[in-house]
Amino acid sequence: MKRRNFIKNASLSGVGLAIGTALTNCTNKTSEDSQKEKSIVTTAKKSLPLVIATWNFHNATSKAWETLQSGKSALDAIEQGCMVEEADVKNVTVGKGALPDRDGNVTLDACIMNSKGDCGSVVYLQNITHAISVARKVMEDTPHVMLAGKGAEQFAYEKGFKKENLLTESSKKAWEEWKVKSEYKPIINIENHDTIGMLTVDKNGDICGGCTTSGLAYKMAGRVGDSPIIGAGLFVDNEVGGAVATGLGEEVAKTVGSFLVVELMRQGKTPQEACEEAIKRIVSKPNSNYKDFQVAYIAVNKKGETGSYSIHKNFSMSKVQDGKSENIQSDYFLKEKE
Ligand code: SD4
Repeated sequence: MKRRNFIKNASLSGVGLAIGTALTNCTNKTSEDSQKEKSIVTTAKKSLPLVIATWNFHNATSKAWETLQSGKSALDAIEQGCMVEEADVKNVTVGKGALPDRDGNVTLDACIMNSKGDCGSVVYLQNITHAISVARKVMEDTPHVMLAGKGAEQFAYEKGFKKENLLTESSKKAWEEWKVKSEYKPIINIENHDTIGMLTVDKNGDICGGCTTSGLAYKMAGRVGDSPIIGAGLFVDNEVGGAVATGLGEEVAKTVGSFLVVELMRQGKTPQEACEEAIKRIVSKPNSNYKDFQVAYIAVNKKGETGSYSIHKNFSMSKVQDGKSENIQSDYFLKEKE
């Protein structure tokens, strides 16, 4: 296991603490390491606040953590954290630099929820990098939950967002190469899956969440995934917990996955058990071809207990708690079949 230590000077929240916060990033874990880590995670004191996100998005969770520590709200932390990936042109599944649909258009989906149960969402948004921020504006400044396409884009300009070309040269090149064969097959873990879904629990136990993506590379024009659909890609119920999905959105949408995870936690399941049950719901459908696609969930409850589970291996959850940043390899359904 490789460990890199990051020392960050963070001024700590309204409580007036000012300390250097050590952020530790763990990568390249073996499954034995992960198992050990898992049991540590399960038994450790669940101190708040905390931040979790899909995949190994250390920069994003660190940004969210710093935002919380600076005294800003959990919603600010979600927005700032997600914005890191939206601005990163190397992440080809989120924001600027994302891979386009089959016609060469980059179209973004995003949503956000606060602890009061309010939500905002944008679907099929073009030419704006920070879809998560537009989703927040939809939540805060309109009587609606969801804006789509041209209407969402127009609304963003009215709110001061700048028009940008989201298709970078390298994404354009990848699309042109793809067009030669135009074969569409979701690829497990690679290329098609790097959506960021993030959940925070603040020091009062209040939960917020966000999710932002360009969806599946080379998707059909007009395709919208699970990520901006409240209940599918993201769901937060401040009485219970929150969940976010990544992977093949059609499968998540068909089972209203994130809502399902939260409802399972309401019935008494831990976040880990709830994620596992929601994945089992997908793989146990008649004729499910789950060996050909990935779906993963992360979840948190009000106590700050977390869980993550996927169909295939190599999914991981980023987490910052007690100033410690880590990447936790997720358990997965197909492990039982190995
Ligand atoms: C979608 N769930 O549009 C998204 C894709 C994803 O990492 O999660 N990619 O189906």
